[in-house]
Amino acid sequence: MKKLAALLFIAFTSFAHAQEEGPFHPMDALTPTEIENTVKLLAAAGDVDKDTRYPTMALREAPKDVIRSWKKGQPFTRAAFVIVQKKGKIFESVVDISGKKVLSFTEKPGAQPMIMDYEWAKARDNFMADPRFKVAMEKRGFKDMKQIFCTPNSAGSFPGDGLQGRRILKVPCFSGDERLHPLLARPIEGLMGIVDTNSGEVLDVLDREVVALPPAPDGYGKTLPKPDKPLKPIAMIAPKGPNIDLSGNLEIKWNRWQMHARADKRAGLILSLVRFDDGKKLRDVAYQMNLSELFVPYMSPDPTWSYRTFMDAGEFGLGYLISSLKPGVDCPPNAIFVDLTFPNDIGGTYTRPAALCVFERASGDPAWRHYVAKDQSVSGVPQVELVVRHIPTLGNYDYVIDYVFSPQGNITLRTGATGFDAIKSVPSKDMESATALEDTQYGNLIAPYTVAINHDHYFNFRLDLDIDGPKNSLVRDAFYPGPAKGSVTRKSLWTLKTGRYTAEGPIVPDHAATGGEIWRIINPNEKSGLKFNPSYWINTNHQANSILDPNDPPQLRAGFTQQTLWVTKRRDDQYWAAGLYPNLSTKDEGLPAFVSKKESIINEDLVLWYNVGFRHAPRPEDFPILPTFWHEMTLRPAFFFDRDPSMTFNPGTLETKD
Ligand SMILES: [Cu+2]
Repeated sequence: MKKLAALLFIAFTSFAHAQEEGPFHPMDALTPTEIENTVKLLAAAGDVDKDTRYPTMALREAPKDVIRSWKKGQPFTRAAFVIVQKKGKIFESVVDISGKKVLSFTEKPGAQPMIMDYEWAKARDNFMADPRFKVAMEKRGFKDMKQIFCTPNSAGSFPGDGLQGRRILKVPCFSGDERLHPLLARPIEGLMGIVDTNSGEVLDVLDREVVALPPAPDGYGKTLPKPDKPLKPIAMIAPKGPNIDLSGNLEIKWNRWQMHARADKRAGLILSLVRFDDGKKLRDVAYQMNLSELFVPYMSPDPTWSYRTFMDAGEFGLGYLISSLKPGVDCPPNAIFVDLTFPNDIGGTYTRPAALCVFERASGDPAWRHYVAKDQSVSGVPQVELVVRHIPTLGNYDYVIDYVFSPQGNITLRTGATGFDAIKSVPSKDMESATALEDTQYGNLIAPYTVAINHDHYFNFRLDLDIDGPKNSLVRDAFYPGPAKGSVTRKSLWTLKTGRYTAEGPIVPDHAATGGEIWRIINPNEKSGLKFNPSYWINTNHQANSILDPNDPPQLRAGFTQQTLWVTKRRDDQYWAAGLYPNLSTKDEGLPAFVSKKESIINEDLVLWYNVGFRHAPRPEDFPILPTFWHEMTLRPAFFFDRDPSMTFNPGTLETKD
């Protein structure tokens, strides 16, 4: 029996990437100094004052062709895209940081930018100071108001409710002490404040039914049950250090892959210039990949619930609410942790420590293997892959967002939902309670007196894929059953038919292709060694389309959820699937508008937009904390290489001795 001697000497230290300010690369996030200079330039032009707020302050990317041809060491220019809130008006501005001038400053009447810190606090404080709040709490038996926790939500948009055009947050409250149980585990039902954050006015207080609070749940915080007898440690380790090369702010190289990563207040993380070295040349796979929107609509008709139709990226920001990662829990001990810096609302920055982790994962699976019975030999290599991870926490949910790169040339986009379900206090103790049927019409009882409302999650990934260069087409391989022509023994066989899409739009499934469809993005201008046009499969694992009425108000705002895959020609100003301003929007100004001209997509620079999604009908097993619920899609090379690039993959092995 061999022993892994190396294990004896391993100390569980985590690695941190020390950053200097930069910028080192034209795709780097705006640095604190650049943000400061942007505000100074706007102030010098008389466009902003000390009371101005900045719901968006982000890198304005240089043109794609400029960035693609940029080489390390060459100079580059920098610019900022800024959304400004000044005296109740909204402006968009482009600031040339390198040239030290404001290029544009344009009012956008009616635009509703992302929710800002001060608005959130104002909505909470004004509601809690309202006399109607006190009355409602006393009615529910609360004497100590410090025990109450109110947390404003984005409001959605519902034509005819009299709130159109106002800047609204809706405020539910909870009874809670976070040291005892999840902060949002004991909702105070039947109560909601509606606050206009521009005027500060509490426009309305819905004070409806009084429902007893569920008991503090067991199994969290101080009430954590005694753990089982511990297992002997199981861990992922890199005893000789990582194989990952991190440089600048932030370039990542691992095995044959390389890419650039930057923090973004709205998207969380943006990966750019994703390339694979095939041993002969560095090959383009993706110019850019990021989450563009995250839509979570709940399915309750209750007036204090029905508005809950959240656009987490465009309303709050996945970077804005990114969390610090805990070594050994969120990422393995061999991970490299990177602090991320984001712009705040007041023209400065904040840094979230260890908000990104990058690590190699030995999956425990064979990358490939074969057993030869004749001599009983096994040949093969173990699979190791690179994971780039961050975890935004949007109120109750934590979303683990992974980009996984394999030596086979695959890129898997994974979303792991954890945290806890949004719950509603109900009178039912269990499913034999008299009220159970009514209480569970729109959700499931997941604990006594606790219903988790049904809902969807749609993660829209913007995939600016460049397969061996920007000019690509989109094709479909469809499987059709047919007669076995020429065979005397078979009755039927399936065959593959390949067709090309011609125009922008949502990709609508073809139900005639009874064997299914595979989409591929293909470069018609290049040839592999076998004389194929190189392509990548879009492997559809977890897809979900909305099944709501397209004219339901939340659905009008989230038209991008009508189909899993969309394709557009790349345009510089099209980044967000639900549009630039999804907060309080009445219709989706993103994908449905982007494709409206149905322009040609044959041999063009294309962007694919893919919804990883799922319908969530919660279970008691989701309580008290939802065990990480993974969904994913994979981009897989097809006819891109002439053979498996992982045939030469050579992961190191731990030294062993007898
Ligand atoms: Cu869910």
